[in-house]
Amino acid sequence: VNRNAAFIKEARAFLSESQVLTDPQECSNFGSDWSRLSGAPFAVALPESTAQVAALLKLCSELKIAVVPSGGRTGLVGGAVAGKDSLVLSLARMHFIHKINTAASTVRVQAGATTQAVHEQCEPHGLIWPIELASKGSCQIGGNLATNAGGLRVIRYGMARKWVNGLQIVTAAGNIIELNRQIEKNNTGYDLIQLVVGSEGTLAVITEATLRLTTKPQASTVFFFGVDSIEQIVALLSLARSRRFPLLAFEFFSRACLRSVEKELNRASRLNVDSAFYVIVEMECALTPELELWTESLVSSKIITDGLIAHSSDERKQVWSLREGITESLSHRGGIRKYDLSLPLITIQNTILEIENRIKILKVRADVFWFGHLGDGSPHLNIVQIKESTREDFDADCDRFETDLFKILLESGGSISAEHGVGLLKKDWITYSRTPEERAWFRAIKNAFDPLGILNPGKIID
Ligand code: 2HG
Ligand code: ZN
Repeated sequence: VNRNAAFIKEARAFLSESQVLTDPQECSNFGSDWSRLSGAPFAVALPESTAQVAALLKLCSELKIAVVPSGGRTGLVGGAVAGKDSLVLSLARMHFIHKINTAASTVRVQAGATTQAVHEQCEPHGLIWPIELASKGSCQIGGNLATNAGGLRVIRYGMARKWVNGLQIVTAAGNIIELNRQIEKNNTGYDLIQLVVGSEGTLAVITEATLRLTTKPQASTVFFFGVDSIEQIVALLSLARSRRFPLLAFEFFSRACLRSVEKELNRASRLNVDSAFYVIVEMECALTPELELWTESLVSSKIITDGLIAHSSDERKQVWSLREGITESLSHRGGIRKYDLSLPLITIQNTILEIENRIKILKVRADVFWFGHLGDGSPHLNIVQIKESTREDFDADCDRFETDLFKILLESGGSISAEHGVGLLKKDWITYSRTPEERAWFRAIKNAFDPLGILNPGKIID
C-alpha cells in the first residue's frame, strides 16, 4: 500500500493528472478484459511516449510493482486482467500511425493504434495488414502482437506474427530496445521479435511496431452453405481447396449459433433449408459461371443442403455479420465458458463428436455453441448457462467437463488454445500442450527478460 502511494506520488512528477487514474470504477474497467474474470488494479497509467513508458517501468522496477500492459482488452483468457496491487499500463494514448512506406510495403505504428485504424490507413494504397478480427474497432496493434492474434483470415495469411518486421520494446528494467527497426532481412541469431510476439506482456512492453503489409486481394467471392455434419464440412474444405484459388476464409457455425444471432441481434440467414451447420467460404477469385455450377453440383452431390453466393457487397456483409455477431449474441446470457480448440483436421470430426458425447454423459446443464475457424482446425466451443441451472451448478458442471475436455485434446494431439492464448484461464492446463522441458525454457526466458517478475505476473505460467 505504501508502495502504491509512493508510485502515484512519483509518477505524477512526470505525468499529468489525467495520465494517472485511481478512481475505482476506472481502475476496474482498465483491469478487466472480455473474459469472465475482472480485476481491480490500484492505478492506471496512460503514457504518451516511449520515454514515459520507460520511466514508468523504471519506477515499477524500483518499487517492485506488478505491471499489466494493456491494449484494447478484448482478449478472452484474462491476459489483461490486473490483480489488486498491480498497475495497468495502457498504451491507448500512443496511437500514432506513420506514413505508409510503399516501397518496403510496411507501416510503422505505435502500439495503441487500433487494428481498424491501421486498416483504414492502408486502404487507399491498395495494401492490407491482413489480420481480420471481429473486435478490430477496439483491439490494438500492441495487443494483437503480444497475443499473436488469429482471426478470420488465418487460413490465407497466418497469424499476427507473420506480419511484423520490427518492434520497439521497453524492458522491465525500463530500457528501450529496437528490434530490427525497419530492415527486411536480419539473419543474426535468435529471433527476439518472435519471442516477444505471443508472450502476452510477460517479457516486455511493445511500444511500436513495423508492420508488414501485402496487396489487397484482386477479387473475392463469398459463398454461404448449409451442411449436415462436420464430416461434410471437411469434405467441402477439400473440394474448395481443389478449386485452385486460395481460400481467404473457411468459417463455420452451428444451427444454435444462427438462432442466437437471429434472436439477439435481429439478423437473418437467406438460406432456405434448415441445417445442422453453416459454412462461409471466401475464395480469392472473381465469381465465374463455373463457380455457380460448382455450387449447384455441391447440392446435387449432397455435400451441402443449400447454398448461395453473395452477389453484392451488402449481401457479403450480411453473410459475414451472421458469423461476426455470434460472440456478442452470446454475451448477455449469464454464465459462459469459452474454449478455443486446435485439432488435427483428419480426426476433427471424431473429436468433436467425442466432446459432444462427453457433454451429454456428464449431463452439463447448458446450451452448446460450436463456431469458428474450421479451415484452420480451430473450432470455438462456447458453453452457456441455461435458465434452469444456477450459476453454482453451471460452474460445477463446466469444471467437471473441462477436465475431460482437455484430456480429449491431449489424446487427439490438439492444443488447449488455438489463437486466444493462455492468460489466466488456460494456465492450469498448459501442461497439456507444453512439455516439462518447454516450460523450463519458458521460465528461463522469463527470468532473462524480467528477473524481478514484475511484467504481467501469473500469466501463461507461474
Ligand atoms: C472469434 O473467432 C473469436 O469470433 C471469439 O475468436 C471466439 O467468443 C469466442 O469464443
Ligand atoms: Zn476465433
